[in-house]
Amino acid sequence: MSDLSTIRSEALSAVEAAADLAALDAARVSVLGKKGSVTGLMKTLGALAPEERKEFGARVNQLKGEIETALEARKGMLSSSALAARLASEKIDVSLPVRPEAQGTVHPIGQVMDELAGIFGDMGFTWAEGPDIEDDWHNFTALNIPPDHPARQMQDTFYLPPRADGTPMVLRTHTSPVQARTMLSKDVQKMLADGGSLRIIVPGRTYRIDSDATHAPMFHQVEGLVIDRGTHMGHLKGCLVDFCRAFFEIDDLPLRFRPSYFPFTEPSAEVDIGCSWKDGELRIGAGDSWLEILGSGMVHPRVIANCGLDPAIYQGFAFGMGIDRIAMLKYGINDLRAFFDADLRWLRNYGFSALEMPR
Ligand code: 2U9
Repeated sequence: MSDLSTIRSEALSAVEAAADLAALDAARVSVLGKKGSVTGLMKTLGALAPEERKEFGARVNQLKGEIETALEARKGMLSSSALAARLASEKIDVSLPVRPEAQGTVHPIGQVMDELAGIFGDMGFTWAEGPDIEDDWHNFTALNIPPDHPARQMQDTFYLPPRADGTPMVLRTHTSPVQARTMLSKDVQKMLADGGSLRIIVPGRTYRIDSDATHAPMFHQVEGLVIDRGTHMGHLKGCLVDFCRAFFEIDDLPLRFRPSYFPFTEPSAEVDIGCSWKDGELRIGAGDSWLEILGSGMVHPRVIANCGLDPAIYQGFAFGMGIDRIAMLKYGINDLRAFFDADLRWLRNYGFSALEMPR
């Protein structure tokens, strides 16, 4: 009897005295563990007479329950004070700025693509995309590039194994097949028949067998296409003058349209912007030199017909330029190869803040 009340008061005092969760567990083991005091009492039950065992067993069980309740209560208290202590010592200041070394930068090509989307978006153009791996028809034939054209020859084009049905495949040499696919789509044909007009820009990767300081086998182009009724060279000129002045952020940037030739446009024009050279440094703007910036022209009637439209009803203009090239010119980057080296030091220098709004 006295054993029971001594064990009870010692066990409850050990629970109360436990200062942390580890001490509490030690108290639990000393009472309820294999060699614990209450476990010891349980072991004595077998030697008692049945009547006595029933009565004493009930009291030991009650004591065990009481101690378990006390253990649970103390555990709850110690856990919440441990949490409160952690919360007090491990404060996080969410208003602190992020560590500068964790900040990435936007690659100049991504930055220029965003700027293109902004400028042409203001003029009502939407952004279109298509596959990098193209069939010969969409990359060449639809665009009035005949089989014997130099652009088709092995030294310019990456040829891929043909499809199972024999269709010759290439890595697209320009983004023009995306315009062809867009014009051929049922939705666009219906939109045009309903009196609408098509205005798209197509930025993306293009591939040619070429590699030096100003050419890479993979480069980025943006092409634009407008298809409408009554489209003429005046529309082409106005659009490209506005674009160049907005992109280079020079309101009176001089432009020169020079006659040229592309198989997919007739007439065709290359566009130069005014510039000057001082101490070997290029300055874009009024000056005594010209710098070629893009190619353009009225979409060839044969291309319009190849893309499922009647050239007697629809005319259009198109243009194309190298994104890498205009990024190099605008941001004074000299070597094209550095664009694709993924050198973090280069990116930190030439990259843009992700939070910088394009234009
Ligand atoms: C369709 C009809 C016409 C796209 C055009 C150019 C002129 C052009 C080059 C400039 C430098 C590409 O990066 S570059 O090598 N492009 O000069 N591209 S007109 O004409 C099209 C395209 C698609 C259906």
